[in-house]
Amino acid sequence: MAKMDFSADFLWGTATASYQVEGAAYEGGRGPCIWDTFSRRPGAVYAGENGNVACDQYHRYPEDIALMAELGFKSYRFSIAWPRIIPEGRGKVNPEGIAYYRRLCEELRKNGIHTCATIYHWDLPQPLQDEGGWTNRNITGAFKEYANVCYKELGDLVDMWITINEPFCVAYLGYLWGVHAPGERDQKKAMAAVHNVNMAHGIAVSEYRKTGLKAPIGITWNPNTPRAATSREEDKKAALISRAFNTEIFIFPCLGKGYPEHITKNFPDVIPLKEGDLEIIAQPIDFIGVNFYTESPEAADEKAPYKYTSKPSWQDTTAMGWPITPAGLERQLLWLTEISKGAFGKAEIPLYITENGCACDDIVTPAGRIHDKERIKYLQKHLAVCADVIKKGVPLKGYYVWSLLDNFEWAYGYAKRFGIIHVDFKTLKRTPKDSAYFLRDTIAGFADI
Ligand code: IFM
Repeated sequence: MAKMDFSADFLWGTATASYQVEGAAYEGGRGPCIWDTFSRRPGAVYAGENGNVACDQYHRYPEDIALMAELGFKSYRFSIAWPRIIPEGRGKVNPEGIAYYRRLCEELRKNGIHTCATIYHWDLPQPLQDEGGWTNRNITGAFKEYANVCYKELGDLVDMWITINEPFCVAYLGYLWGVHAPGERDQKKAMAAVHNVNMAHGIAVSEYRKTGLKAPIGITWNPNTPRAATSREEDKKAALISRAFNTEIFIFPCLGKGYPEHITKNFPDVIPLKEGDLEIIAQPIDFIGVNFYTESPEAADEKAPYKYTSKPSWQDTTAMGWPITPAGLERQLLWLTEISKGAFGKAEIPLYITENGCACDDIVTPAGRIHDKERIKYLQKHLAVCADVIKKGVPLKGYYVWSLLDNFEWAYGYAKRFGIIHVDFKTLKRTPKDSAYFLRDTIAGFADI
């Protein structure tokens, strides 16, 4: 039986995001955000659900932290809600919002848990969206102001900073496909959002360096590094084009490589680039966060806007319908290691899996247990890849499971459960699933695969 070997300092964590777990949407001086608005749009979110109560972590964080500690987790990745800190997006700071995150971090530290804060995980203050949101270049000024407040007010309590979660989803799901807030479908706006998110990240990192704070700062991407559906040359090319639009467009400029050649050559006007922007974006980062769920096969398609399309998969799928592709994680981590080598003059940039996990149709037994064997299998397969790539030289330093709790899964509302802890959304009772015990044993060094 193979043993999963991870070093003693491997950072084991769980992850959540403010809108998905906090609730208390109308408490503590929080302003409105784009998900409050979007979830009121008929048909936008499954069953008209919203994050008004969610898991009520705003009030129940001590219980959640006690559970994390009991399971042996060493780090908690949470996000800071911009509308709690600066309710109007710019200007007046809300002391109650600051006080909440200070309490959260202090409780984590009291329990020996390292704090990993994401500055932006999609809850944009509505007043900023009213000015165009991520499509308006002025948002970078508002983000700079907000990030500085986070550094000043929470810098003594945060052990690791992530500027932005999944720029792909911010720009494309929000402004191209319209399935996430603010629900727009406009190619030109989406490309402006791509560039403004990249700019906001660079500005936030360069502001951070001025503070003198020493905790590492990075960004979390959800790279889509598809494989070619066949070995035909046109499909291999399609996979590369897909990677350029979905992944390299975010990663390359941040690593100082500029926008990918495929885009600058073939679609020269899509990015609203101004002189000096690439230098602003390319700030040295201390680590790369990777969110991985699945990988898709791509093929050429002359009729598609950028001439590629995803093909059907054969693998078992999760409750999201996403194929289970641990081999894709291996390909992706090796690729990321390769392309980030030497960036900013560093031999290597440490990688963290900042999200990995799956939605399952969990059943609570009459005895109140959740035997989520499918999730355990999913985690085992992906963790085996992690252990293996470390041996191959990938500088992987930690793994955060998505998610600590069942929570508000965006457009799917509460219908999809990603938690290792079950939440009864009527009573808000938390119950660790078998996968939580599997991770407990893995962290303690006893889980074999
Ligand atoms: O729930 C999301 C999370 O907010 C961002 N990454 C993907 C997760 C699962 O869809």
